[in-house]
Amino acid sequence: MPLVDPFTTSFGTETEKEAYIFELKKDGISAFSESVTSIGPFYSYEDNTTAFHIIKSYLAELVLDAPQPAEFIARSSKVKGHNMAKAALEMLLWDYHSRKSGKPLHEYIGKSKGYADVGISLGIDRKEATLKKIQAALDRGYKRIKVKISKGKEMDILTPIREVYPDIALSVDANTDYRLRDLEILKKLDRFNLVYIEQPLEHDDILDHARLRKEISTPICLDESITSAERAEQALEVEACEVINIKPGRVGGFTESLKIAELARERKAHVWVGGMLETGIGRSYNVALASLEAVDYPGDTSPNDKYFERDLVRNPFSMENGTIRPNSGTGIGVDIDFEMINKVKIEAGTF
Ligand code: OSB
Ligand code: MG
Repeated sequence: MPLVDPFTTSFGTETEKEAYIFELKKDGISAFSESVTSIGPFYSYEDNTTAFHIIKSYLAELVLDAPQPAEFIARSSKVKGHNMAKAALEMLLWDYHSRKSGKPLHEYIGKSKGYADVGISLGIDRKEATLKKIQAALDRGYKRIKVKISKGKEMDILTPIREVYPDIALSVDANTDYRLRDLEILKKLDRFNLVYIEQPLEHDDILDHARLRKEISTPICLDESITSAERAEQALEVEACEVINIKPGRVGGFTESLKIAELARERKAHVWVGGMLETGIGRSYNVALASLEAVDYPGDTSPNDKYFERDLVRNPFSMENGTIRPNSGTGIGVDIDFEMINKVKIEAGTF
């Protein structure tokens, strides 16, 4: 599916979404999920091809009897890593079992606020275009603006934004573009009064982030580095971050996401729910999770029309005063647009 707007980060530009969509049919219930992997392994080592290989060869057979998510996690633990592949099926089971219980997912998983606070994630673009997008986002009520930065471009990106908008809640996402040796540049970001800087250093690093945190006043948010609740605990323990971006795909699903949200609450850290340019199917999971009381910062859970002209669902999210209500139907509550799926489908198969 073509993206409404190309999305540029420090690791590249995405112009389209190619997603694996899963449907689990059993006992008259149909559940849906999505793998958050991309075409290439540039956000993490997983991509669509690796995820599909792992699912086809090792994981699909573990969900055919629709076990509880915890049982699936136990069964799949022999596969090392490949969290996004695992999450696609683990979340499918959360949808399945919440549908079976007759509850919407956001109520099934814990204490829901009934809405999610929403921020926007803007890719790297020309200065004029970025300022225009920020104004449009503020007009639509977004509660936080996040801009992507890359090494060497950070000042040119942030200076004009802060000139025009000295007080807005602003954050940056470096997607691993810096190293500790770039400390002098990172220190300069302190003057912009950012809510946080997301993932400045390597994708699998904790220790250097802890070192960096002592040198800068901008709070650090970890995204790529947090691949499990255990990792989150270690990061908080050594004070590598005070904010965590929870992406259920990156941590292997909802079970681990819920643990991280609870952990952050105990440790007085902050959490929010990130995004991976998901279709309406993956998005509905993110919005359900972001509605939890334990999630205290606005997430990257924009309404569907930021990404696609026509999505895979007939009930896209709409935003009011910077908040989105999770779907009220059972499970993820999506009304699948099968006509659209057929239109954009590359191939389909059955396990
Ligand atoms: O780092 O949060 C990220 C998109 C693709 C890969 C990584 C990231 C992102 C985003 C977009 O920031 C969030 C969204 O609007 O879905
Ligand atoms: Mg990020």
